Amino acid sequence: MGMESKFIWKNGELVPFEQATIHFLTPALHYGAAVFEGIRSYNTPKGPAIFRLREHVERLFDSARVLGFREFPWTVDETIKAHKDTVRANGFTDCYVRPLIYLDGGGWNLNVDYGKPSFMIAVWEWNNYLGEEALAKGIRANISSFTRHHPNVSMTKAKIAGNYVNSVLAKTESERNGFQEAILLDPQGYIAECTGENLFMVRDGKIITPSTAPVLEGITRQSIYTIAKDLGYEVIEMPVSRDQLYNADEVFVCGTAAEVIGLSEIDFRKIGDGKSGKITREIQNVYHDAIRGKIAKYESWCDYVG
Ligand code: PPE
Repeated sequence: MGMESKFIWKNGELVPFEQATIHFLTPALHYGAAVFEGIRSYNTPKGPAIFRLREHVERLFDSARVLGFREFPWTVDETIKAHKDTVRANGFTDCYVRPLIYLDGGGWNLNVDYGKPSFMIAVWEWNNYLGEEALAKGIRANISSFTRHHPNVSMTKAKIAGNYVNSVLAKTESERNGFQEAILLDPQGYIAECTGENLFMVRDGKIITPSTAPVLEGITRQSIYTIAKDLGYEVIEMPVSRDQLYNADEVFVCGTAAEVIGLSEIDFRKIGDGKSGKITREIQNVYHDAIRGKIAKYESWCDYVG
């Protein structure tokens, strides 16, 4: 299973996979001046559907605005169609969808106004983002030695490519130390998020999550919020400290790529009974059914590829 596909959408047309290349002197490559999304398509009883596609495309456009792009030649609706066209052309049902708007040539300066935005969308079959055993056993995480961005250093509401150097540093360190994921603290020392997931904890039957002030407003986080409330749980947004995680009954992380994964251990401290917790599994199961269009009340989250 690689990242290959037949076609990549490039500036308005589907081109063969091999032709989706960029030149060495593309400003985005040098400065990380690009914005992206992570989206998934799932097979449902009515055929492939992209999960919460409009929300992802809107966040992509918001990210582009945050980075400073002012001229953008595609509308939200055209971009939604482009994503569906790319999934359909490649014949995938379950796949990951990666759009990227990047600062392309046209000038050479640390100013987005001197270049022009280019846009590509790729799809590939990507399962088990956090490893094959993650779902059943949960994963081991550490508190990173790296701090999440200060919101006025590198704005965290936007999925700006350059922001992810912070995630790359944290994840590399974490895996080299034998963990599977890193938890980053915000500049005040409270729990922010993981390298590619938001985080929740469970304490005394209540579900708690840090506010989105210093982190990405995760679409999976939003879905979990709704699912948890519908299941009758109280969901509380509040600052969470490192030691509160150690003493939680359950901790889980969530994101488009990772979906919902329990943490079995943090910094060598077992969480709960050291497995994926009961409420985590309950939410995980509902989420898995929702993304596959099996729950009527969440069907509006599935955007059928057609
Ligand atoms: N925080 C970060 C930093 C993040 O990158 C993601 C998504 C989330 C939270 C969860 O957001 P959402 O997908 O809307 O629920 N991370 C994407 C990229 C991962 C990667 O390795 O690249 C993803 O999950 O697709």
